[in-house]
Amino acid sequence: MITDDLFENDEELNQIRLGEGTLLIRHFINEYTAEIITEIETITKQAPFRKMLTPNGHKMSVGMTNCGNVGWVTDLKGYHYSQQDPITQRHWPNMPSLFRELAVQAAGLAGYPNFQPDGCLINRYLIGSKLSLHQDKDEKNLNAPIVSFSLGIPATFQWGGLKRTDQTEKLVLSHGDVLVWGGVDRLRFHGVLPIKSNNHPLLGEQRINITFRQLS
Ligand code: MD3
Ligand code: FE
Repeated sequence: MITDDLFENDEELNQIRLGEGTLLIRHFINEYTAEIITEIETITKQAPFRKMLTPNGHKMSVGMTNCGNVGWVTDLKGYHYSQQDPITQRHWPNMPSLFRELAVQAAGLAGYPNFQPDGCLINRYLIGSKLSLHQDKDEKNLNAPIVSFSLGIPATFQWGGLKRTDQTEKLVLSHGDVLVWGGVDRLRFHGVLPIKSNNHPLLGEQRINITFRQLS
């Protein structure tokens, strides 16, 4: 059939270039779901999800933890990266090699062949949790992309411009989707709208987002 020729490569159908520096790869990690969930369970036994305080004193609705050499934290003093979990004063749990391998592979597909993630922020959204429009600019090396994995129930992601007031587009991120952001899109404002009631067969009423960052 002619359609077989046009859509020869199923992988290409799942790869959507959203901007010059941005690639969405739908379902990229689906087949690793069980292993990824097991790794998250191991990590959160050592470094549990917690709702951090913003510099303004607001408690975030998203539960956060980290793995890897450096982790993102926020408190009344501001946003920063730290090698220690502020709750346990211990090093963050190691980044699982499966996480690193999948993130590096996704970055390669998006055109970032030298990605070396050393930090991994894990966000847990329960029903109603949201992440207000923001830029990720606490990383020293803004040349490196950020890779994000979405798991569990879907979220509506907001994707803006380089100014807070620029118009935003909405995009639904579903279980297994991977987004890679870099280059000219690296400093775009973005956020997550309040999560709507839903249920995922393995994760229940939650969404987990994992972002891989290169700090060095
Ligand atoms: C666009 N997380 O952890 S991931 C964050 O779904 C964060 O939990 C969201 O924003 C979440 O900082 C979105 C996708 C993402 C990550 C980083 C970006 C999009 C980005 C950096 C620049 C532009
Ligand atoms: Fe962000």
